Amino acid sequence: SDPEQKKKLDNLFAMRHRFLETDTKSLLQSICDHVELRLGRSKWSFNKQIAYSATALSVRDHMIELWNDTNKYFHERNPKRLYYLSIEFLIGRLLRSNMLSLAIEADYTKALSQIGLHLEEIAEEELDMALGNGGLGRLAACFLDSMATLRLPAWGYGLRYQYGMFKQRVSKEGDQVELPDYWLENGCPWEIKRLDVRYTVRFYGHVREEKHTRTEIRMKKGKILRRRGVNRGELLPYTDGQSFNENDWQLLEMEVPEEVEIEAAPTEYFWENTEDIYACAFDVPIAGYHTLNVINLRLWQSMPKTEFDFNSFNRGSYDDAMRAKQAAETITQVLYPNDSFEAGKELRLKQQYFFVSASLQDIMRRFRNTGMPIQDLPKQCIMQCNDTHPVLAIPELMRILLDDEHLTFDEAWEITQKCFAYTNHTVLPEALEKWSVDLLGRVVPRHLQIIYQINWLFMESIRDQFPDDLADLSIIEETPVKAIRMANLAIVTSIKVNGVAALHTQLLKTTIFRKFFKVFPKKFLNVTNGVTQRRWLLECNTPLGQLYSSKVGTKWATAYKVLRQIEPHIDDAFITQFWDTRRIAKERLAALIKKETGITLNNVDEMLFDVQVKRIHEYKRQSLNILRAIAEYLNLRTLTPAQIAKKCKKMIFFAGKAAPGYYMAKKTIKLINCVASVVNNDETIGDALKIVFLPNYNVSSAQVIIPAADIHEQISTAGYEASGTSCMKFCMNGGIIIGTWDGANIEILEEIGAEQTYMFGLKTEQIDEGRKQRFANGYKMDSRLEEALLAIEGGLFGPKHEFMPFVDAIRHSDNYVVANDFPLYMAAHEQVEKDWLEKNAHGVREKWGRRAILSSIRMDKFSSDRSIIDYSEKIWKIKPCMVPAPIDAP
Ligand code: CRA
Repeated sequence: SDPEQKKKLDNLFAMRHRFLETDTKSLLQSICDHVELRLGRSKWSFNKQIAYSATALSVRDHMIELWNDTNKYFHERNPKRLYYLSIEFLIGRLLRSNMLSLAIEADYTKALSQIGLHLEEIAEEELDMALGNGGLGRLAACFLDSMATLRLPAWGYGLRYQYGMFKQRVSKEGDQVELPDYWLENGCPWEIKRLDVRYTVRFYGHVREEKHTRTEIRMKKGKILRRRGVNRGELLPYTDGQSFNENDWQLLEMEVPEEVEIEAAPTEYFWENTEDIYACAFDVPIAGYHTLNVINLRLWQSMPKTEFDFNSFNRGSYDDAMRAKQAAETITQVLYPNDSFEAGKELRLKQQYFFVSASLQDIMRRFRNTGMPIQDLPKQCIMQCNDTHPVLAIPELMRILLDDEHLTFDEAWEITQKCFAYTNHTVLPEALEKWSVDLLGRVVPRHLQIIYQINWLFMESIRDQFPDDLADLSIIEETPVKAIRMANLAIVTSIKVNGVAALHTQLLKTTIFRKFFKVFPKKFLNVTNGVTQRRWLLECNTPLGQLYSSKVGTKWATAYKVLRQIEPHIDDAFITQFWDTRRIAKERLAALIKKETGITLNNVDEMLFDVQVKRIHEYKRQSLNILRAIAEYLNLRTLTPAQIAKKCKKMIFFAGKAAPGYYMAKKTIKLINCVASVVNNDETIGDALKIVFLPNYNVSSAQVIIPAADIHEQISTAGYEASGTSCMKFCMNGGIIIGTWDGANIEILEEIGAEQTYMFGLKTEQIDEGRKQRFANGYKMDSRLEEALLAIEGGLFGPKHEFMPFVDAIRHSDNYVVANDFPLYMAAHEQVEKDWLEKNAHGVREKWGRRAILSSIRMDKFSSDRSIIDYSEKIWKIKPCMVPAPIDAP
């Protein structure tokens, strides 16, 4: 409030910030100091791994002060804060992205080269921070990047799994093999272990109720018998119908005293006999791009509260002594490797509660420090639940408000309803979380009580208006087992519920949450996903980024729209330059393929790179793609060498992980590998077709794969892919989409123009009818599909029994309408081939190049900056809180 004081403070900040002015000598000094002083190696001889760690630590030094200052600044300004709660953050590598954000990449490159090191090489030493499965976790990571860049007062909360997403290998037989991903092998230079931030998290036990009553004497109208005669004073209480002798007794109506029990204070609930562990904080600073704002991602790790049991230890039972310690550490040991699938395991429930309990204690501590009254909590913070995994935060906040803050249920509910928003990421029923009442009641008994009470209030509030829908709307499911529906709890409580693409939000309103939409029409809204162009263009495709910047400057890194100004520059010369950048990207991918699989790709310029990378899932239809690949191969085998020579050269590329327990997904991987080995070794078709399955798809390999794709496959069954986000990354890099009318594909087409896409297949509303037709009498399967299936059954790609489940699924149930879409898909690919072969008089793929560039420069809607602005304005109601620049800044 005192402007003078404010100014002084600002000056103080300003003095502590120095614009990042780096000179080679000081950078080298800093790297060598870290080698020697932090890592304990000799600066005269160290390997690449040490070079990486020392460089990362040195870069981190640039961030720590900004990060501290950002926190201090937020603390002083005390704006409303956003807490992004996500059980997954798929960060990937951080070295180059942090350097780019801090604008120090060139300086470090130069410094390192003076001691004979290449930044690109040492960056390869960083192990991916793979604390997520796929789209949902990567979305959270892109969102953090945008929040920091947009200078929002935001925090991320997550879990520090010791083992991230498993490493995938492929066996000789073509099967997926899972190996543990111990990403902390060499330590993680980015994180800061916070010995000072630690909370107790409780599990199990029981709830003891303490009723607070007192007895009061109250006067009340009553009937009394009074004895006539000598002892007139004797009184007896009278109850109706009781007989008495009127000669002896007289009936009087008068005020009589009565003892009543009244509630002196609300009933107290004590959660007791719990098993307690610690949550310890590890902070990962997240730098905004070219700003002084560095925000925080706080990851919790479980630790034992007591190191070990001394009694057992002294008895010599060392195993027993360590058991409790190990059980505590187990909670955050490993990420569940399921994408869009819930297994309902006790350990998973414990992970979720552990996560929200620690995060809420931290959030409440910060809030209490502001000195604001508890009723103001919603003015000061909003929590975004990334899917239902953090939704136990709702009863947890209620518990804090009731049991610690001693509010009444109504008061607590009033506050809680204003503090949460919920993003739904899927309509797949197998992904909707439900916890059996039995399990939840055991692990967090107090929370079960609270959920029941919330549900009772909710049911009462809608009973009259929606009498027929109560069973579907209830938070509690009665059959087959009594269970808590986490999505229902989230919708009832949240201020807003959003889907992640226009079609998906529409489906929420009309299908799975139709009844909720009737009750709360204003709660539902759409926020289409986005990805950060900093990582997914600037960082992963430097040549293309530089080409763009040479025409329109570098502003597009934070304002994607600027790239639209490139349109008038798209002439022959520009298109040729575009293809030059693409050759670099394709050669880089070819080198990776060679290294990992031994497969050689020749003349990558001419070869169409046709890419499908994502989790292996039936609804994503890698099946459709591999069946098409087989059909194309069978066709090639019928051609003469002269005819083959005229064909479009093509690589069909797959990468992705299958959940370890997902049988059909694993079969699909095996089929792809077996088909690849036959096709790639068939000399009669030469280079016309190569099929590649690259193992261990992750963020860092995506950064190599995506810039190299000419075509990318987004071919899910319509209505199943909530959004999809890789489609956005590919388009930004000039890949052309071949896709179905699903998820974000539809909006991408609207933005970049239909001419830039190959869309095919049944639409969402046609799927049911398609399924009917598929199994109606007289249905004839496409002959090419029939031949592909016969080839598999005939053992062309290995023992028939291996692939029968795959073939049977297509032939007999075809839940994902592969057969219906197959001919349309083939036709789309025929068009792709035709277009690929088309060149102008100078031998340049001019038309294709133009379409690719247009795809790329029109993607501004799909920048995560736009998504985050939408969230901030429509849901969070938060504003930027920009750490001021130093006053002596130029
Ligand atoms: N699996 C959806 O399936 C979506 C991402 C991010 C998913 C994708 O279509 O792009 O979320 N759903 O919104 C999910 O995880 C639990 O549901 C995904 O990544």
